[in-house]
Amino acid sequence: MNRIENRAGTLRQLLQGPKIVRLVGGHDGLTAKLIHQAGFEGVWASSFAASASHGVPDASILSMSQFLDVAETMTLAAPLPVIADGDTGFGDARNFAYAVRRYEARGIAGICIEDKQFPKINSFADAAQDLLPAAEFAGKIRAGKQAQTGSQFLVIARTEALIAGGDLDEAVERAHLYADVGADAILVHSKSVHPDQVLKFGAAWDRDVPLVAIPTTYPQVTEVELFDAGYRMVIYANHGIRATVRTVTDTLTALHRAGTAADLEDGLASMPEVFALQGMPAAFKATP
Ligand code: SPV
Ligand code: MG
Repeated sequence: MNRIENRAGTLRQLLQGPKIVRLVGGHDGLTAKLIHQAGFEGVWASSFAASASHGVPDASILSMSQFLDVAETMTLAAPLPVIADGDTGFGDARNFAYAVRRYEARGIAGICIEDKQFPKINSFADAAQDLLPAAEFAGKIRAGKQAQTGSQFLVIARTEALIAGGDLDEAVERAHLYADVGADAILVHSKSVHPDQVLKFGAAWDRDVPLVAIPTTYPQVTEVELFDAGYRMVIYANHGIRATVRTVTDTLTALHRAGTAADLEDGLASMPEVFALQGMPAAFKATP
């Protein structure tokens, strides 16, 4: 069994386990290592975080190859399954089938795509969130599943019905269709400030396909509440990049103001800490 099968297989097993599987959004090798070091079970290769780290909007700006490189970098950096955020699948069913082959071949555990139209914009942007007809999106999911060469790679279908202003019935109806064509999990995205929407979806869900939640706007929900409502994966999608922006901003502002780095040391990671994350000691030992 190769490395690809191992990572995706591990994730599949965890999804059958007694606790919710926890992923955190990362945008590079270092964040993947930090996510691993903190004890999480997987990495979400977030389109929002990857776009932000490139200094561009999360609006279908980066190419499939750029996102793939980021996801692969994270896969190589940390021994965790990486679920790639594939936005709208980089085109139609044929484009998505091609993406699945590329991602699977590069060791990524799975890919998640959302039922919006290309070019998409981040779900929390104050902009139109136009959905793709459900049958067309189901065709993409079917094509993706047919394209994978191993048995373990995961294709996750994300419905944006609630983000686009639809009701629970529409979200469930879309999810049924996606489960019927072979989606390995259903991600139900919501921008409600209360968890009720996703909890109600969980109560209405009657299929043996695991549910995934991204509690960004309803952070008060607990992992136990989500699990009890039928969710088997939770993705803390943007906490790494938001922490990065806040911490780097505060540090650089203080440095700019002080005109000396003397008072910053306590708030900074030490060089040995960064060396350890990079694997520097091992690299030194390997040098003859
Ligand atoms: C991402 O992390 O890129 C996501 C989640 O897709 S969200 O930003 O909440 O849309
Ligand atoms: Mg995204």
